[in-house]
Amino acid sequence: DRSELERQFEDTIGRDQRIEPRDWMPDGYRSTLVRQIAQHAHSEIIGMQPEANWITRAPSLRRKAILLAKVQDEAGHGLYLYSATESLGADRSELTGKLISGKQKYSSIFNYPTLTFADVGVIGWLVDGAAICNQVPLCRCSYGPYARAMIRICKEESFHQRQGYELLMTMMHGTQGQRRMVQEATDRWWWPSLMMFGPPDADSPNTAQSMAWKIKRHTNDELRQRFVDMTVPQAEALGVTLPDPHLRWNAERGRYDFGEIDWTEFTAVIKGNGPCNAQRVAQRRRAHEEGSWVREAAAAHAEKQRALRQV
Ligand code: FAQ
Repeated sequence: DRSELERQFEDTIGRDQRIEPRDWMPDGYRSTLVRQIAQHAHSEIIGMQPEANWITRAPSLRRKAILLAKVQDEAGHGLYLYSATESLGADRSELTGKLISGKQKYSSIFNYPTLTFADVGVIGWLVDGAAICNQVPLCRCSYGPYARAMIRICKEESFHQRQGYELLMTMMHGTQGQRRMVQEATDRWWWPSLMMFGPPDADSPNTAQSMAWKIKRHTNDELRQRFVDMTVPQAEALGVTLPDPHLRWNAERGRYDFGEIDWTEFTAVIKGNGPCNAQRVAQRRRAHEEGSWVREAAAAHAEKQRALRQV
């Protein structure tokens, strides 16, 4: 009966074991996972756009090949994650429908423009850096398919982060103009990167339950602090200044203190009013519509194969 199923579920979570697709789970656990994983998948797919903006203008064949490969990796992550939602009974075309009609969220970070080639480096360094910080603990998520998908995704994200850092290091050893570009891109991306971790714990409606279910393993503020602590020494090694006058080492806490995040900006962006929201969703919708002939052809082919097998 139901109470026995609930007890088994709680036991599995309590013992740090994994919930698998065919196991019984509370409706709220299932819907929380579908919500988070779908948003994550949408982020990977929409996240292809800001960097794709520079593929045709990459400054060398080497940089172009690297960027192409990275953007393709993001597509792979998206597909992986949509598959994880399907293991929970979600329908992928329905999720895509919710994305292109603005009903489901994707990460705030991808609503900012990429103005110079230094943005490609800074996205790798800060955006992928923040993504890794948030996603490594998800490798221990209680839901098996999501946790396993995260292992491969994190390995690729680490590679992305390194390529961004290497690109910036190269630019910082270049001309005065290149150094200025890196600093200017860092100034624009720093605060939005901190917002990726979500609202402060006191205003995060989902954290408590997601932690109890071991979907999330740390709170938004814990991960944000970890990211700041990890990134400050990297900025020093690069020779860029992080745009926060309140950023300083706190010996007592053994961590960096940092300034107040502009949460009104964050709220505006997740409500659809960031600098590029309309453009990002419109581009995704156009790509979906232009791909309809592929879906139709695939369905017709599958139907033909099915009919052939029946004779
Ligand atoms: N943007 O109660 P919480 C990548 C929403 S990395 C937009 O704290 P939760 C790699 C939240 O959904 C980016 N919305 O929520 C890459 C909720 O709204 P809802 C993707 C945000 O879920 C790099 C509401 O605010 N990574 O793509 C954001 O417990 C480079 C209340 O918030 C992931 O998705 C935000 N930043 O914690 C690709 C990681 N923050 O649904 C290409 C997995 C919060 O109630 C290029 N996700 N919201 O309407 C998570 O870890 C969690 O979902 C959090 C949010 C931490 C993002």
